[in-house]
Amino acid sequence: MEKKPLPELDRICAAFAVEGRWVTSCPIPSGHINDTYCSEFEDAGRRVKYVNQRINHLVFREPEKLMENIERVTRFAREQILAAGGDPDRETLNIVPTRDGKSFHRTPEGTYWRMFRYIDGAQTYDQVEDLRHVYSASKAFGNFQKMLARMPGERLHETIPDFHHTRKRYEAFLAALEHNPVNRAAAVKPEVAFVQARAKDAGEVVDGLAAGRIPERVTHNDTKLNNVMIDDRTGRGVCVIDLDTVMPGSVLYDFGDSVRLGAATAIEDERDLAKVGFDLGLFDRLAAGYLDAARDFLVPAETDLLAFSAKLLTLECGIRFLTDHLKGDVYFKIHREGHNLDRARTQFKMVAEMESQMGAMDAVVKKYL
Ligand code: GN1
Ligand code: MG
Repeated sequence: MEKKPLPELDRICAAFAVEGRWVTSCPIPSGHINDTYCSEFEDAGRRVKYVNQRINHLVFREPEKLMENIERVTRFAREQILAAGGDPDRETLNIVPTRDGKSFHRTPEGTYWRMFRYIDGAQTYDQVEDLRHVYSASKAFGNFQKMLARMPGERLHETIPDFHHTRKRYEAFLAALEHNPVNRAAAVKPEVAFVQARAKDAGEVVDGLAAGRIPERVTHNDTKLNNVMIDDRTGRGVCVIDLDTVMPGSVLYDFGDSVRLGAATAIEDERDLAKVGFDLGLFDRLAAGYLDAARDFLVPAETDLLAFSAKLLTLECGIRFLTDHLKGDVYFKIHREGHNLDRARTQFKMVAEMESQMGAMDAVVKKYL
């Protein structure tokens, strides 16, 4: 929780092939893993913005491979956008290379940095402000999957192996509970019981994938609503961002994870659980947007589980937060005591509400198929 000193962004920026003079940098305080900053340059009397990110290489163990994935995905996206007559400077992330032509810079201290062009005239929303944004963001994720399905070449690297392997997440939780390294297990008995009662859910998607019933595809794997930039003028989803976990997976990971935040009535770490819940109206917009993009390529083994995936991925994320709480907050950044436990509780409240509305959720999916 201790405040990190601001890195020397001017020195970091100097490694990248940017025109003009560095003026200033400031933190963008979002994300639980990487550190993100916005830098401004002055070039021929114009101010130009960039995004700097320090890649958390304790989480992403092989930053080289991660950046190889992002290079491939953004290069392919650029071609597709150009072919469709779109604007590749706004509709995909654009990597700024280093002065020696690499996609990232490793400092002498061993930290990893990358730089993207800043997308003007668009923003992300941590919480729903406009129902149309929900539809648009969900459609953007569907279109992103559709585009990636056409990407030629080798299988992408798994930047975090078994990232959405819910059963392994559950086993990691059991191990943390058993080892109880910071003595927090006794204080979270209701949450532990909640998770254990749902152990059998954990295998549903991963077993389908392993058996070949559910197709493996290229997926985003971190489909929070705020990972789509919404155009200020049109309200449309203009660009899918945060490509760190783009890798082989199931579409169910993406749709399910988008519901976790997209259909929530409160922010992820809300302490007042009375405010936290699952909103079927928001779910309706998510399903409509996603299926307007994806209905043509999905198979029944996928569509049958769309509603369930929302519950599964929300449960999985809650399990990950609770596990990290039990381990002493070693993975997700926290900003207050008990932060991961607060996050786990909101997820479990959402899961409980989804369970009681699963029939209605299935009906929504059917309506848009
Ligand atoms: C992390 O750092 P951020 O906010 O993009 C996590 C996601 C979780 C999310 C929970 C690599 O994403 O899987 O769903 O926190 N990313 C990683 O808010 O673990
Ligand atoms: Mg992320």
